[in-house]
Amino acid sequence: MKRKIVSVLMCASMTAALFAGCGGSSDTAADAPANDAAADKAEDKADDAAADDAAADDAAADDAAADDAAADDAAAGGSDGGTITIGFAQVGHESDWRTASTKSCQDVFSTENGYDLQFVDCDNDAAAQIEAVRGFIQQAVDYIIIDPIVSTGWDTVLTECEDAGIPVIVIDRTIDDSDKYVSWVGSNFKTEGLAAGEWLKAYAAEKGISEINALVIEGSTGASATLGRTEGFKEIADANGWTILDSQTGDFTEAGGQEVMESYCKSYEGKFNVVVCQNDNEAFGAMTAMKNAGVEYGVGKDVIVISFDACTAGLEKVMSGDINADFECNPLAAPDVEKVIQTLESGGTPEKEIYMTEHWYVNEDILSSITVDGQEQPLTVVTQEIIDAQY
Ligand code: GYE
Repeated sequence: MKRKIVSVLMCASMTAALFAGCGGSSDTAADAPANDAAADKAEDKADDAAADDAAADDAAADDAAADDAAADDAAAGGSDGGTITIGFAQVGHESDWRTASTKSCQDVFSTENGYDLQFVDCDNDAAAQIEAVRGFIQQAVDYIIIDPIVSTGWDTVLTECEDAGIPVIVIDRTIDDSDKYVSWVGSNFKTEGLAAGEWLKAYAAEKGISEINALVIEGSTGASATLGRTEGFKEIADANGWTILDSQTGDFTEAGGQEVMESYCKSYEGKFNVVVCQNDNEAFGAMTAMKNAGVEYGVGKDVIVISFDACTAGLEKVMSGDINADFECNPLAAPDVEKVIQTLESGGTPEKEIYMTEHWYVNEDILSSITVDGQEQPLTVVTQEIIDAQY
C-alpha cells in the first residue's frame, strides 16, 4: 500500500476530556491484542523496510507531503518509516460509552504501536462527519475509521474513499445505504432491544406485573443504535400487548434524558411503570427528573428502569438498584479493527461483519437467563468485581 506520512493539526474540537476515558480499569481482553500489536509492529519494522523506502520516495515526489512528513518526523524525533496513518471520524463526546470508544482507539492506535491517529470529534454533526472523511482523503491517510452518526447518506463519500484507494472500516453504528467499506465492527442493536423486551417479559411474569405502560427515551435520531434498540423492544411490546405511551429522543445525553423525562413526568403522571432509556447517560438524567418529580424508581419501586451500554457508572446504578437491568454494548472495537488492518496489510480479506461480545446485567438474582431470537442468553447479577473490570 502506498503510504504518505502526513502531519496535520488535530481537530480543534478535540478536548482533553476525550482522552480521560470513562473511569474504571480498562478491559484486559482489550489490552492483550494491543500489546500483541506492539510486538507485531516491532517485527513489521524490519519486514517493511523496502516498503518504507518506497513510501519515502513517494513523499519526496510530493512536496507538500514531504514537508509535512519532515515536520512530523521532527516532532516525533525521527520517523520509523512504518507508521500507519489512520483518520478516525468519531461521533462526538455525548456519553460514557463514547469516551470509552475513543479511548479504545487511542490506546490501540498509539504512536508506540506504530500509528499516527488523526482523530476528529464530529460533535454529533452528520455533515461535519462527511467533511472530516473528505479531509482524511485530502491527507491521503492509509485507513479511515468511521463511526457513522446517522446510518444513511454515505454512498457518495464512500465512493470518494474508494476512488482514492483508501480502505474504510466502519465501527459501532452501521451504514445502511452503501457497502463500500471493508469491514464493520460493532453490536447487534436490534438484539439488544429484543433482549430488553424479553427480560421485561420474564421479569414482569416473575413479579406478577400484568400491565406494562412504558415510556421510551430514544437515542439520537437516525443512528442505527437508536433504530435497532427501538425496533427490538417494540417487537416484544407489540407481541405482548404492552402500551408504549411515548417515545422521544434524548440524544444519548444526560441532559437530553433529563429534559425528556421531566416532560414525561408531567404528561404521564401516575400512568407509567417502565422507563426504557437507550443509554446509561439518558438513564442518569431520567433518574434525576423522576427524583425531582417524586417518582419512585428502581428495584422494588413503582417504575422499572431499563438501560443500555452498561458502562462503569451504569453498572454502579444497577448494583445500587436504581437501574433494574442494563444491556451491554461493548465499545472496545479497536483491537478488532487493528486485526482488520493487519489482515489488509498482509494482503488478506477481512470479515465483512465482526460482532462484539456483550452481557446482560441485572440487580436481582431471580432469573438466570432469557431467550432472545431463539437463543438462551445468561443474565448476570452485577458485583463490585464486575464493575471494577468494566470500561
Ligand atoms: O449506546 C451511546 C452512544 O452508538 C452504541 O452511542 C453507540 C451509542 C451508545 O452515545 O451511549
